[in-house]
Amino acid sequence: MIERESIFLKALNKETLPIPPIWYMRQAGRYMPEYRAVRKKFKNFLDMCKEPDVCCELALQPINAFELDSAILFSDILTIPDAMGLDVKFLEGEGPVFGNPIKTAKDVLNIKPFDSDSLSYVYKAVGNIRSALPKHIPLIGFCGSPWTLAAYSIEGKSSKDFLFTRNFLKENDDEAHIFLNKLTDACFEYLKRQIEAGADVIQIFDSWANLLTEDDYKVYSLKYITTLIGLLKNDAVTKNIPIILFSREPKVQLKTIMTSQSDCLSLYWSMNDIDLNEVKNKVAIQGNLNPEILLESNEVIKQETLKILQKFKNYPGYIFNLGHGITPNINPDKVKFLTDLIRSI
Ligand code: 1CP
Repeated sequence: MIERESIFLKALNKETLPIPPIWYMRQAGRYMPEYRAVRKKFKNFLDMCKEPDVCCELALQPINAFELDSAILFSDILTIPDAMGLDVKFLEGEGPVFGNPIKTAKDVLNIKPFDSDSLSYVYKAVGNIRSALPKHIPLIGFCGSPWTLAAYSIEGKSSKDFLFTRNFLKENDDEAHIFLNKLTDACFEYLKRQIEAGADVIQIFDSWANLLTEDDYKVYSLKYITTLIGLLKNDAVTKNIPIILFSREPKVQLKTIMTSQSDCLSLYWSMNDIDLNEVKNKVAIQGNLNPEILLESNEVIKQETLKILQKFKNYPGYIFNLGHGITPNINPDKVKFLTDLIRSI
């Protein structure tokens, strides 16, 4: 059990802290040489995710390198579609490719029911990471939002615009909702198992929220996230676990996203125009430094970081993070510089 003096948990509880807790989205990954050394032993990335001891080692790499205030499970959001028989593969340097994507309405009706036992390798990784972490460092479990998982599953790969998926929604609206409901139930079962295995906090990644218009976002994404959070908040095992919601550049206002009842909103880097008074004391905030700033000089990193720290200075419950994940081209020295900088101010 995690010790309650974790500053990350305090911030999630909307406390104002002298120095914000720090962790980074995609903190374990290809930008770290330690990661690449392990990664090269596996052809398919998901095969690596199926090794709980390897996941444990990878989740701890950024904690050891930068002394961050939270760890995140090493896995991927696409474990659920893989478990539903969609056959997800990641080859070196490429995005995900689905061997068996959802192409037609019939495919939705024939999809294999989600069996949470089939992802036991993930819960084993959670247990291993929790045991290996110091007691004051929380562990974040995670899943993709139902919409984001549906977008990959229908498109069958990553895409800039997910055109096939958006046409699928237009032509097969009933089945799209059936699929989103199935994914919502799967996410709930999956997160519950992660929490039972030792996850202290949950993050939901709505990484493709930006594809949807304001109205469509409410219908295809927010509705299912709200249902998922409702299930978690009403279950005896999961109800006290803080939930962070990351939405990539959503077309709606923060107060609309807050209806999801998440405990913390993770702000994308371009969300600069927000009225913090609208959300203050209602929700913790995480983010929103542009990850590309880490490609700049230390001087620029410092200037931009000071702006963010100033913006959230007296905000009750601010967690330092980037506005999206660390990319493979970032130098780990810059991550170290940024982390030390925040703690020195
Ligand atoms: O420390 C960590 O965060 C590592 C654990 C982690 C997490 C939380 C990984 C490992 N993936 C994720 C979440 C994830 N996966 C998201 C949500 C976060 C975000 O928006 O960035 C998404 C969209 C994915 C899907 C995914 N998996 C992509 C993106 C494809 C696209 O559409 O552009 C990729 C490239 C992956 C593979 C992957 N997952 C994780 C790693 C380290 C990698 C790289 C694989 C490799 O080494 O080849």
